[in-house]
Amino acid sequence: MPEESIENIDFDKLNETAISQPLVKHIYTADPSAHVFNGKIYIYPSHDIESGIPFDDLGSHFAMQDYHVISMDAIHSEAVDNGVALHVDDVPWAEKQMWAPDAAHKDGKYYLYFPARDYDGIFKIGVAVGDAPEGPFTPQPEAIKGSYSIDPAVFEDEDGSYYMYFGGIWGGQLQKYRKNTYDQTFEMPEPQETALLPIVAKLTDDMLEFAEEPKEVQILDTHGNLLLEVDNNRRFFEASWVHKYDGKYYFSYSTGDTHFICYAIGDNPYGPFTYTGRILNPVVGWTSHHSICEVDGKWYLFYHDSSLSKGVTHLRSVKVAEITYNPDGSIVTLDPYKE
Ligand code: FUB
Repeated sequence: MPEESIENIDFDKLNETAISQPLVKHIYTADPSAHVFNGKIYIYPSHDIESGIPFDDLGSHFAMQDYHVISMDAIHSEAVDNGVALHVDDVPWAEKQMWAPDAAHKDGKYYLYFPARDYDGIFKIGVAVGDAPEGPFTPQPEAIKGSYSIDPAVFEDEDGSYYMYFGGIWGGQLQKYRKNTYDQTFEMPEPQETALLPIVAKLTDDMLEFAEEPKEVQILDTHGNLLLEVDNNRRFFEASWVHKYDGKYYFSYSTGDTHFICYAIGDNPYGPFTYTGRILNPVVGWTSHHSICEVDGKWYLFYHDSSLSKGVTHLRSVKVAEITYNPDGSIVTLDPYKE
């Protein structure tokens, strides 16, 4: 339910039909990356604020400055805001726009991965380290070497390897790169060209760097062809996430300007992944961004919408809903609001 139709929405009615309610209401939160660490649920969201910056297609109005970690003892428990975990003023290389983060746990340390624009206006991805899942986190002095664009998502495989997926088009600047090289003159592909792809890189053992040259993640149709730019109901836009279910790797993402959360299935963390379907139909607000996490044997979609702010697209609220799988491994599509 993108922005255009907001004037016609009866928000009281919409909230009655919503499949879930905001986890916290005292601040706006978005882009939730959820994990179970030490038996508790930790959600790493963006912290949305009203900056007064005018709307544009580059998302300048998403002017977030810090991160708060939300924790829950169990899926129906109260969601607790653990306060500021990292502020942009404490990150030497970052100037603004602390967008969608993620976190990982290894050997008793917690790693917060986050995108921000540097002082040249270029998005890069940083990492900050803490001793507790809720932070505080101490940033590394420089962004991760070779990182670019937005929306880092870190997947821990069963063999103990960690992979970072990242990238987002338009305001996320992915269209300015080919083969990991930036060029201001690069633009979006033409409609009949193949769509831009998300990027993956394995992390080093210390979790602070890329262990390899980042590679494209192929998303194919059932004929084995890469999706085209014109196919914006299915092609990648932003918000990568990977989870493993029944031995298969599920790469999920947002289609951006068509507002779906979709997924594609593969046999290894690098892909290729074959487009399979939709996980979430459009929410109120332009953006859609999610994570998928197993809690006590059930699977949950953490997502956001703009219903609490009555449709203000950069003032979002994190929600959670259970997802289910069909016997063939496909995911049952969720409608965020019931008829
Ligand atoms: O929150 C800012 C941006 O909006 C995120 O990085 C995108 O995924 C979209 O949700």
